[in-house]
Amino acid sequence: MIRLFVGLELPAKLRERLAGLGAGIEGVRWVDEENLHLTLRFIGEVDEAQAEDIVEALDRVQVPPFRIVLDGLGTFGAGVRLRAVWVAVQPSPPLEALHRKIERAVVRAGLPAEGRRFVPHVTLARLGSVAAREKLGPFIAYNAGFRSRPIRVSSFTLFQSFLTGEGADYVAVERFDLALEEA
Ligand code: 3AM
Repeated sequence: MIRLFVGLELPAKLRERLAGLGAGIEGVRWVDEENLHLTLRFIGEVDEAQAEDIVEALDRVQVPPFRIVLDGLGTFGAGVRLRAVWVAVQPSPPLEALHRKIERAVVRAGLPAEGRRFVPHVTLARLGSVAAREKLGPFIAYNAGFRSRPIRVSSFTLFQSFLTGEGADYVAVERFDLALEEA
């Protein structure tokens, strides 16, 4: 079985900048620079045949390329239930459209529909220890004004996720180019 998800890769310079935000804060499980991404659809464990069906379905997803802007910070959970800190994405109808089409594609490939609302985000950190929670409050306040340059989205990626003792490693297994609009 292989553990898969669909997401957007981020430009190296942006990943470097994002990884730098948390430098020096310990006790928090920061996402490694090379693993920073935006999840479009978590798939989970599938076998080879299912993976092939998913690739075939994703291959048919088409939207014109577009741009997104990362803007501000958000969290999953709050207070004593804080689980993750992430960078938010400015509302983007094209990103929503891409997400919808990917959702339809994976359902067509035989996966159960995702019941949860799509909250586009780039996870920076997961809570490592309870003590770390106190450090994240000031971190979030300090970085609340984070904003990226516009990021061009011209492809999306099927990632394989390898769970390790320290978290997960993500490897791009297939890239899907978005079509350019005809003139
Ligand atoms: O994009 P982020 O890093 O927030 O937390 C996992 C990660 O999210 C999430 O999928 C992304 C790529 O691994 N994930 C892991 N297990 C999940 C599950 N069972 C899940 N999302 C939904 N359901």
